[in-house]
Amino acid sequence: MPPIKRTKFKLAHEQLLEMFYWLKLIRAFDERLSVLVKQGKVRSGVYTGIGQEAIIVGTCFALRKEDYICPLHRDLGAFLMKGVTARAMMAQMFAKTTGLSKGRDSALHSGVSELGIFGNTSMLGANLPVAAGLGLTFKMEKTDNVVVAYFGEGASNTGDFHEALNIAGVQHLPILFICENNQYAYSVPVEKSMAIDDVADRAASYGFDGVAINGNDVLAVYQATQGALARARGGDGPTLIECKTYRWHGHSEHDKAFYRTNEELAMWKSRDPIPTFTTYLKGLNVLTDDHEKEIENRVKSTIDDAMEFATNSPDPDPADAVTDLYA
Ligand SMILES: Cc1ncc(C[n+]2csc(CCOP(=O)(O)OP(=O)(O)O)c2C)c(N)n1
Repeated sequence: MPPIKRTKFKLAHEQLLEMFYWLKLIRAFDERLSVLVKQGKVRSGVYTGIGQEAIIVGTCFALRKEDYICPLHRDLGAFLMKGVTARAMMAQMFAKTTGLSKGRDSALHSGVSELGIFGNTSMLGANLPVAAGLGLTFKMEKTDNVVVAYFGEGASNTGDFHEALNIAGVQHLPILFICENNQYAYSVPVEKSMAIDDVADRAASYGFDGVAINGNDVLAVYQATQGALARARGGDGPTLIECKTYRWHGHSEHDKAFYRTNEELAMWKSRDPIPTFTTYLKGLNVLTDDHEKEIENRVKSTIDDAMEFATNSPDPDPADAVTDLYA
């Protein structure tokens, strides 16, 4: 067998192609949801992360099964990368019995403990103290598992964010705080909600490192994640990684985003993480045109299959609304 070729990031060519596949799948999944919600098939708000995929791929690609993630409303791709099937994810969006919560929630709050996914709450920033609790558990259990907690720059202005960073710093908890800074919290531009340029600077107040990186560069995200994971696993505590990015669609699919200019959107689209990575892979001769086509076909059939599965799955029985409850 020929030796496996590795890049400077110690990724084999097969792994780079896998990253490419995930970028394409997550983009296509969100794009399909954007159409399906307009057709009335999705029984949930849809908050796409189109344009932000490199953050999810670069972080989740570096994780182990035992690590936990605390994803946001925009992070459906993280569920897929942590092991939720495209079928279950689509059924979740269609509120079918085959979805993660069997049609019981608005699709965005499910967790899957066996896969290390903590379900999000609606209150922004509230997932961060929970992430700190998970990190404390890992520390007390003396495992080297890590928690990856995602949040928007808007959420970094909540009290929960600061409390979580404080306890994580004091206790040297194994947490990666991943800020998806997409420049807007709903309609509020970042400069109207923060008096500093970088969310990353906030980590210093709590005694650990924060770094601001290009969130549209999947390898930059992966590399920063690898470093932070190694520190967390080695007992050196948390890191805040601020990934600068942009969301192409509105806050949700019902938001036309009139608060921003077409020029601004066009500028960020020119920094699309997928073509950038495609060019890189083609330059390395890791990806050929045929390969690209094959991956695109695979992505399309995965999503078509998921859609068919979700469409044909049964609706929940109203009587089931009161089962599986905690008293
Ligand atoms: C504590 C709290 N305040 C306000 C809201 C309403 N809300 C939902 S999403 C959102 C914008 C969030 O912006 P950001 O944290 O930057 O994440 P993004 O949606 O941009 O990914 C707001 C204000 C909420 N859910 N929770």
